Amino acid sequence: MKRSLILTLLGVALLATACGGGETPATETTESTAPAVTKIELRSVGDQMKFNLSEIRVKAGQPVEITLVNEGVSELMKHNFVLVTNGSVQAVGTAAATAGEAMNYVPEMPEVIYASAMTGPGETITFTFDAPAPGTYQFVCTFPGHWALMNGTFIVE
Ligand SMILES: [Cu+2]
Repeated sequence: MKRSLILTLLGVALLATACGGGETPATETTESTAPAVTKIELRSVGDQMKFNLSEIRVKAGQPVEITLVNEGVSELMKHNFVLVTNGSVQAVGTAAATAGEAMNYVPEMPEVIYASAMTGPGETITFTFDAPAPGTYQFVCTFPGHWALMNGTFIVE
């Protein structure tokens, strides 16, 4: 009789300990099935023909989301983001002036992999594209006269 009472008390004590230890087991999964997105913020620096980044690194097979912030004030400070094959910044940049405003200053060339819209001073745009195959590429602003200063390396790892 006395022994069974002790066992009962022990059982209650164990139950209390088990409940106090936490209600949910540590098997919670918050994994998402959506692919990871590489998010990049690219800014033009003030009223200069200059990007804040000289190099962008992304992962192959992932979408790239770029927020392009145009910090300019002058009407001449229109900027875009054009992804081109390595070594073609000058060719694309000079052809862009010929392409003109009707083409949004983006020439139709195989060297052009992706082109964003053109931003005016004070504008911010966000766009997404799939990272190309692993390798080295370049990005450039194709507004006339900007390509020589506004370009950088784009690496897909
Ligand atoms: Cu520009």
